[in-house]
Amino acid sequence: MLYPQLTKTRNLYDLNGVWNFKLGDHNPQEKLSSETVMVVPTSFNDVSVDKDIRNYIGDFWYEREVEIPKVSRDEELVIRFGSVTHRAKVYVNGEFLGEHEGGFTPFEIIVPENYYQEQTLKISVCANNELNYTTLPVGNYFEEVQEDGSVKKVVKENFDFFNYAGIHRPVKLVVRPKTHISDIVIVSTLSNDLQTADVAVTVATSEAADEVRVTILDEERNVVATAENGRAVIPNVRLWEVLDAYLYTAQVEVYKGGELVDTYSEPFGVRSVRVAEGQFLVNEKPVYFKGFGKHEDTFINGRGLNEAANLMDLNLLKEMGANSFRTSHYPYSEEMMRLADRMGVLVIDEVPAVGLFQNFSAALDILGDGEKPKNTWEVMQTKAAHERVIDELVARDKNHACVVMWVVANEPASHEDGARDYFKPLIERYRDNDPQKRPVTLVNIMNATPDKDQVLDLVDVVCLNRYYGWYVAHGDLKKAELGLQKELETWQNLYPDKPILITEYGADTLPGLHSMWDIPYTEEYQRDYYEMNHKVFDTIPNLIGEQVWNFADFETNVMLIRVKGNHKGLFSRNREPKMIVHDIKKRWTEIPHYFSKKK
Ligand code: GCB
Repeated sequence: MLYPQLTKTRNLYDLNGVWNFKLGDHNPQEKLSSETVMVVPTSFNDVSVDKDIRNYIGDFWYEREVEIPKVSRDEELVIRFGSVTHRAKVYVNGEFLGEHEGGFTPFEIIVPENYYQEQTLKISVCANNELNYTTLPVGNYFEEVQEDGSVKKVVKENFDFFNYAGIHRPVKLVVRPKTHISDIVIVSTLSNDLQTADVAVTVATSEAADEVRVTILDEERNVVATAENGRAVIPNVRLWEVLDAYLYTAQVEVYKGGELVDTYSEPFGVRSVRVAEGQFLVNEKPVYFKGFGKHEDTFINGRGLNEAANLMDLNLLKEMGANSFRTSHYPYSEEMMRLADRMGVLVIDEVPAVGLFQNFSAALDILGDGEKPKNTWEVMQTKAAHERVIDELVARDKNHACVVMWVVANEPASHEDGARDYFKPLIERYRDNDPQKRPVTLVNIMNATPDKDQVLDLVDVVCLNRYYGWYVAHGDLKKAELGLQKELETWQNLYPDKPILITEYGADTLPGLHSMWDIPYTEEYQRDYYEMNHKVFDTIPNLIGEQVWNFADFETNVMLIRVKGNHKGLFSRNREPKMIVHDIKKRWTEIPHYFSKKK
């Protein structure tokens, strides 16, 4: 789906700001009171300053009125949502117009023509944040009868981040031609000497047009190529390189009866990506991933778009000598993807497939209550949701140069019977959908050890989340080192042709807490923990990178093992560095972005 853009043929109006707001029921044929308001975009949870509202599960409503802009006879009016978490029904002047399931991808609602002559539009959005065993992410849903007899909906997250909800990303009103560009697909193929790019630009239109013209512009807006039959050749191409981005623009024009009816400019970078012989190649050079698992998580905004935080995070990432992040554990905003494109940051793009482990706390016996886990694949009914999130993510992000790999799931029970049947078609679906045929991976949980995992032979890169010295051998780094070394060597031997990427490793650390001994939660322990991990990583030839968990501390549900959130960040939640930042910056600055241990 195209990002909303102002062009000669399209108008864009911002619907962000203050909306009327209500938890619970509302009849959209009536007017929502303005007694309670909410800002868009943001999570409603933290700004409400009320514990019950913060933890509320169920329907909640947003409503506002806007004056209708001029829409001529050959144009249409569209309401475009960047994301509503986790689902939304949209009404205009009381009439139901459409809905969207899934909290992290954009959707559009076309306003019917009979409204265009009216003075105002009343837009009502019924959002809902319930999660269960059919949704992604996966939540444990139940209902509790209260003392007064009322029923309270509860979701216990099957994942380790706060279930923030709301209209999380911008809302726009778009006036566009009825005959418009509905999609652009860009695939570049490089010549062997990497000097020339053959760029295939496929354009879809909503209705038949007479002619589609595609012009390729460089960053100075000079014309560098014109497409013939959907193909343009860029000679002396400037490649999109890691932290040295270069973006061309495909300027698409659609004509009907000799008249320009729609135009749209899609930025794109030219680079190649492939996996071969245990290496991850960008522009045919092996890359070493240095970076982070992240979250969209800031004070006040929760999971709502915070563009200043996004830019600061990528500046901090660069400052640390890093070059990459994973969109753990859901698709990030389109604004973040565009920023990563522009800054040359590598992105591993993940769908919200987290929690696909029926009872992971029981399996790890974190709670120590000996509860027996059930077979995940017998109880989960997430197939339809999973197909949808893959389709929507690839449709949204396919043209981004920054996206170099897709993730099918984070830490599913890939060691339980049924996992292979569940994942095989989903991995194939990514490959079929992706016009650029990027590598696909699954992020493996530590329970799914090399002898038990049933899926990783199907993916391109072995991605591992490993917590030796934290969840395993807690506080005993000697024992942790032996365990980690042994396991990584086993993976290396099992898949000698596959690259291995550490997608998570980390230790909760409270800044300012110190000890002369190896005591978990202190800044010294975090330092020693990373030192031990890096020592082991450097001995594994196929290990192509390390992404620490996490970039910054982040909010979670209340749990025995969480002290007001997860504190594995290298930065605090407000982006202040912990002591470890200096060590890791030193290490990463010394490792080139293009680097391989294999010669
Ligand atoms: C993991 C999860 C991540 C958690 C992290 C932790 O393996 O992928 O979502 O936050 O561990 O800190 O426990």
